[in-house]
Order: sequence, then structure tokens, then C-alpha cells
Amino acid sequence: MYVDLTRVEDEDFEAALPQLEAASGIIFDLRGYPQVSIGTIGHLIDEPVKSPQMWVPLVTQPDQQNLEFEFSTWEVEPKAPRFEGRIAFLTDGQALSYAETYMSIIEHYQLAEIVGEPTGGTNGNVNQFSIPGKYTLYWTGMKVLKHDGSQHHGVGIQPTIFVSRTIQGIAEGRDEQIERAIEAVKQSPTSAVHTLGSTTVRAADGMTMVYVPDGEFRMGITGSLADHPHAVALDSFRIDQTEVANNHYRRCVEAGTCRAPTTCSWGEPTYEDAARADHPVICVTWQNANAYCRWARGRLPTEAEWEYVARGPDSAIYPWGDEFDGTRLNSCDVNCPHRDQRVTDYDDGYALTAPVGSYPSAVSWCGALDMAGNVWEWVADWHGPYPLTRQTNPTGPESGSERVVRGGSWFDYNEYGFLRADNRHPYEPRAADHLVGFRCVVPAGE
Ligand SMILES: [Ca+2]
Ligand SMILES: [Ca+2]
Repeated sequence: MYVDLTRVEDEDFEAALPQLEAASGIIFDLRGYPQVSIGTIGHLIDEPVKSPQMWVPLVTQPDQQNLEFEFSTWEVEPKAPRFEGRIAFLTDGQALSYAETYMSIIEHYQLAEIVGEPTGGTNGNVNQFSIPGKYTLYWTGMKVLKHDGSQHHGVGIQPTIFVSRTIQGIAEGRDEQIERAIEAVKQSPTSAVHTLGSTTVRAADGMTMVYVPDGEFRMGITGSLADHPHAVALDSFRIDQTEVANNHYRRCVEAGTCRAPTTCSWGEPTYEDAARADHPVICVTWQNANAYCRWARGRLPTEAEWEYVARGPDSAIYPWGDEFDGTRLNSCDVNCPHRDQRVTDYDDGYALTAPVGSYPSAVSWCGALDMAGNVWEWVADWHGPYPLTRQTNPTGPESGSERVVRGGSWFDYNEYGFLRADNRHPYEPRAADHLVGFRCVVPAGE
């Protein structure tokens, strides 16, 4: 079923509810400004959702002196009937302002496939002044960030499936974006398997994901003040079996969503090296990693999820147990170019990065590989001291200046505990470094 949200109003929408409920696939066209209310999202959700926070400046004095902000956010409650079909939104640069608030909820909560091109990146209400001479000055009064605190302005909502219309298509009377959206809603969902040890392959990039059942563990480092141990309970999810490799990442670059990692802030990239297509992608910023996982219909793991995958319900120190074993991971071994840290006691086979999944004996309790060494991995959280009390699905501090990388790399040795599964390292999110890669998490239910 096709619904043009730029023309349909709430009344028409409500009249079509029986058909929408029964539809096996729905395409919502939001290539423009919506005429429907934000409440229409209620049919796509089971839990209440929120728009990103809007910062409304309170200007009381000239030159932005003593400028304060008032925060506002829109909430949407679930509404019956719940649409059960596969859903795609069409969007492009004609989606501005309120259209982008609407789409930001779709994007953040991953409520649908987003087909087309990025939205305008102009959210924030328009204000105007009339000045003598019949001139009107327009300015954006409100600051809008994305849900994760990153910039919206000039970035917009990114499609999960990037499709541009072409002159040839228009000449032939075709709409390539609708054609691709029809394909997307026709795809049958992969049936999810919910047992420890089960795997699924992700359509977007071919990545194998392992299922992680819900449970509880002790997160943190025994004896540490800032990183002190505390109980953490987590819901089930699925996580990439290995670090994301260059050949996975290439699919996102070719889709037009990801930056090709051809430059580094430190070290040399491997992305262009065909011989290292199965090595972890490196020289990616936190933002690059986050964009990739979004494109793959997932997200970066939270710090707690990452640590749970590495340590398990028994909170082991390494994925394989409590004793370090230099042959089970790629670290700064006898081959390592880093002379000061090279450990000559063992040979792991690699001087720099190793192909992902090279150490099957280091498999963690739920089937994940590369959790120790090879490359550090970005996680979603800002860095900050751990809370003192038991947490459920923690997402870390609300804000911060550094994100966190986990697991250590080919460049590290174990003396400072860098390769331990409980170790955490604060890191500048804009760094694109040859020691850092990532993996993604997707909800268990999809
Ligand atoms: Ca090595
Ligand atoms: Ca790793």
C-alpha cells in the first residue's frame, strides 16, 4: 500500500486504517512536508517514543548575552491498530523542519526502512523579522540535535537504502525510489532464532551475527574506583560475530552512506588493499562507525553489551577464561613493529591486523570472535565513571567529550591490562585511527 504523507491528512489516514492494518507492506512517501500529525507514528510502535530534544533560545539581551535555552520534545504514544506489515519511508531533501522531526523518530527507533536521499538537514523553526524597505530576515531560532547528541543541521536523516532519481528515470516516467521501496517492503523478514549459539546473516553486508540471550553479569574492574564492579542486567540482542571487515564496509560505501576510510588521523588505512579485504576496517571515527551500524539496521553496542559479550554471565577476564594466552589473539607479539611493547614470548602470526575471526579458540561464551585484540572497538557510550548501583540496559553518561573503545589491538601488550575484557579506554570520537574498528548490534526480534 502507498500513502503520500505530503498530501494525505489525518482524516484520510484514519479512514484508511483498516487497509493499513491489513497491508503486508506500506510505503509512506515523505518527500516533502507532512500533512499528518506526529501521532500517526503511534501505529508503528509498541512503546512510547520521543523526538530529539529541541533547544529553544530565550533571547533577553543583545549579542547573545546570558542566553538560555528552554528544552522541548514531542512524545508519541502507541496507537491501535498496530501496523504489522513491512514499512518503508521515502524521503529526500524536500523533507524539511517538521518532516525531519517525524523522520528522526523513524530513524532513531529504526521503525522502517528509509529509502531515498538524506533530508534537508534544516530542522529548527524558522523565525522572521520585517525590516524597513520590505525586507524580511529569516533565521533558524531553534537548535536541534539528533537523539544521540550528534549534529542534525546540514546532515539530516540518512536513508538506510540510498537511491537517487535519475534524469533517465524521470524521462521514462519512472520513480526509482518508489521502485526500490517496493522491493524493500516485499522482502520477507528473516525468521529470528532465539537460542544461545544460533546465528543469522545480515542482508545489508553479509555479516554473521550471534544471538546473545538476556542475563546478568558483573561489569567493571575489581579494585578500580572509577570502573568499579556493579551488577548489570541486559535484554537479549544479536551482535556481529567478528569485527566489521573492509569487505563489509565497502557495501555501505557503495550504497553512498559511508565514508571510504582512505585517510587516517594516525597510521595507514587498509581499505584499498585487496589483499586485506577480510581484515577489520580501520581509520573510522565514532561517527563513521555509528553511521555504518545504522545503515546495517543496527547500532553500536553499548559498553555493557560489549563487555557482556566478551565476559559472559561468569564475568571472565578474557573471552576464553581468566588467564592471558598470547596465542589466542592478535596482540603485540614477536612480529609486532612496536619495539618497546613487543612481547617475544609468543607468536600470534600477525605483525599488523589479522583477518577477522582468525582465532577460533578465543570464541566467547555466546560465539563472538575478536573480542580480545586485533583492533580496538568503538562502543556507543560516552566515557564516565560507572554508576554504583545495579543497572538494567545501561547506556552510559548522557553526554561527555570522549567515547569508549574496548578490547585492545595488535599494537598492545597485556602489561597495562589493555587486552582484558573489562578494560576501557576513553577515546576522542573524531579520531580515525589504525588501531580502532568496531562491530554492531541489532535487536534480537528482527
Ligand atoms: Ca600480532
Ligand atoms: Ca577486537
